[in-house]
Amino acid sequence: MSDFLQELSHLETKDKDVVTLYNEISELAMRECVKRIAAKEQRNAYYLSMEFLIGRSFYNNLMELGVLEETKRILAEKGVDINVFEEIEDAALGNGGLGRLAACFMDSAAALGLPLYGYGIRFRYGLFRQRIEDGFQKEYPDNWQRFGDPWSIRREEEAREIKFADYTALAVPYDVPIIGKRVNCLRLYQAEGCAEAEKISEYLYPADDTEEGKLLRLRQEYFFSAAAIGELVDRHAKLYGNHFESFPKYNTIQLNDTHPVLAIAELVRLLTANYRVSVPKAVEIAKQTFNYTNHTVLPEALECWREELVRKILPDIADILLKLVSLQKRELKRTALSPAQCADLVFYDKGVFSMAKLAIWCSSAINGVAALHTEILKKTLFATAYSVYPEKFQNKTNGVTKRRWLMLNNPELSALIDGAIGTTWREARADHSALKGKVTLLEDDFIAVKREKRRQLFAYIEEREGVKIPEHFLVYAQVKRLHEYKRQFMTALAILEIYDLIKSGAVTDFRPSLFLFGAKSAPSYVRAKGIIKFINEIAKLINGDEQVNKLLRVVFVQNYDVSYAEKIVAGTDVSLQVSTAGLEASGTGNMKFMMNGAVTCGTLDGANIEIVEHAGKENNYIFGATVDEIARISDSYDPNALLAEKPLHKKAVESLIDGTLSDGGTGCFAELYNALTQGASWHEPDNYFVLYDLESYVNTLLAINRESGEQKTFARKQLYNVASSSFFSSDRTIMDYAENIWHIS
Ligand code: 26V
Repeated sequence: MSDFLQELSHLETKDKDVVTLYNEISELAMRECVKRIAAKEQRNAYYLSMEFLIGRSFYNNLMELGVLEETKRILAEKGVDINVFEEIEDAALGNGGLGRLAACFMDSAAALGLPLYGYGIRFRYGLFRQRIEDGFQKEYPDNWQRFGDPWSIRREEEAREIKFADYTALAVPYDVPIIGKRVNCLRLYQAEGCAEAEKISEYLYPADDTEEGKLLRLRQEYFFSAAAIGELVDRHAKLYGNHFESFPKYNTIQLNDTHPVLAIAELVRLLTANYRVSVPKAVEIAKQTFNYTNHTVLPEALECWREELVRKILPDIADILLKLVSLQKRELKRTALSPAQCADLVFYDKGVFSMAKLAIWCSSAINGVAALHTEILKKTLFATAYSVYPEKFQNKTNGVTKRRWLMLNNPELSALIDGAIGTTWREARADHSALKGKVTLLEDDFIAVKREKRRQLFAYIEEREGVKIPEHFLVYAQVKRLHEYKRQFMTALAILEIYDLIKSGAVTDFRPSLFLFGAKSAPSYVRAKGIIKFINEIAKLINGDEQVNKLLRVVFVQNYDVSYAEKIVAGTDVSLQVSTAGLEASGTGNMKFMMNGAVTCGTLDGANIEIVEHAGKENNYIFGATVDEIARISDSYDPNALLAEKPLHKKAVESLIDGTLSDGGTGCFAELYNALTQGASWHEPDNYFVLYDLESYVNTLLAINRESGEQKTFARKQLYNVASSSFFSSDRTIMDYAENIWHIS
């Protein structure tokens, strides 16, 4: 028995509240973790990311330590149900996919025994807590530390000074052990010093973009990038003296999107200012050290910084950036590129620095996050760069950790897999595709598992939202950040049409179904908030209709987060992944659903394409325009002509303005209506092709509903998805990064 279990069995639990117990047990477990933290290797990989969306650590860490079951038993003997700790909320230090991916990657690297170290910010407040009030999203601060933070260690002695023009902030590291075959660390810096300094790590920006509080955002980006680079440079100097040409031999750095790209300038600044390295040499070193992952093709999300803004708080960095621009221009002059091509590559134009272009120029490897996305980067967004440096471009299709997203959240399905193919699939990198051969034998068992996970999900929804869903309902779910390109709006219109079809008797034999939504909108994203209200009004209409609510229900859960996701992906039958083709870089929710045996109802976008390649088109439901089709039709697309032709669409869309549904007098529904029919100053009508794909979407949802009636056939499709999901394990993704970008073992 490990020390932990021994101490746990002696722990006094009587009269202690949940928070106290949580902290005491976590601290005991933490002692084990700290003992196991590995020393750094000679060559290490570093993952710089503004966001790490870890979710709840308690159960995950006990599982990783191999003591979860024993802990459950010991606590039960003391009369404590281990589930009480679900009351403790999780740390939401990320907005969505990008931050959760970073957490999955840390988990996989530890499981594989690879030296990968994460660097980010220890935000005082994570992503806002969302409540739905009268159908509207309301935001409240997420003070996650109010329960304590037993899973990190403050390393005050390793604090570093980060200098801005107006003040100096202290970056104090908090190390979060990441447990696996190897115990790595995620290092999150907290900003301390004067009151202004403390603001740097106060809030995670709830927009994925850069529109809000630009100056503070810039400070945040420089703050953690500079702290990480400072540490690596000092360590190198200590171990190898002033021989920085060997820096890339020992350090490889992954830039998670453009947020940490100032790390490049900081490395050049330190090497030139403190170690007498020339600018060209420093750039050579940077080029061999850095790698860049792009996570979106949406132009409005690609970060640019005005020189004036950079100069205001980081004058030295502004100077370095301009020196880099001159060097880049000189370098380009020596090539045979046309002036237009050169202009397209230079990372400075009209007083603005492009972080993506700087990253492309100064990285060894550039990657997209799904096959289609990487092709789009090569063909359109970064076409010039690809023509010049084709060798830099790689694809790394995203993945999710099967430990959190299958073993931990779905022990019932995991046990089914164990029974069918043994337990070796649980090991890192191991594959569970042997399950494919057993699918027919396991139909009934799988149906029972799904029923149980649905029951657990509905019980949780009842507790959290106060709505009761009958147990036999089929579950369609769309859970993800709220963005127009993800088209929750299209799902809402499809539901309205299905409601109409049921009510008019045009559709009969409809299998009772729940449409489940979970999504946070950036607080300033007015239209996205209008869509949330629209969904909630539809829910009110349908759930309150006694004639239809035995067949159709709609629920929008509040405060969708990692812990909610763990339950939703396990209890869902149909995963809705319906972005406009070409716009969802990858998606990772789609993979979690697949792993838990939901069929995908989706467009040929992001990783959906690879999901159906692996699990078969016949086991999933693909509809809608492809990237090529959208490109072909977009110039001539006329949503109003479509509305005139399709009375069902017209009726659904007009519910926004004909009094069927109320926006509480805010005008947000008329704004949504106009977005589809008239466009706005910044876009054409229906720029996400909602109406273009709506008919095929409704038909596909209905086809799924019909086919799900053939319970065993449908269960086979679902289970085939589980059996085909090994490719989407982040263990596979991380091995690929390790072998082909980082060169670590
Ligand atoms: C930001 C913005 C801001 C302006 C409005 C449009 C827009 C669209 C997307 C974003 C997100 C930027 C970065 C991001 O989170 N990307 C997500 O990364 C995931 C992990 O690779 C990937 O699975 C998602 O498809 C991708 O959206």
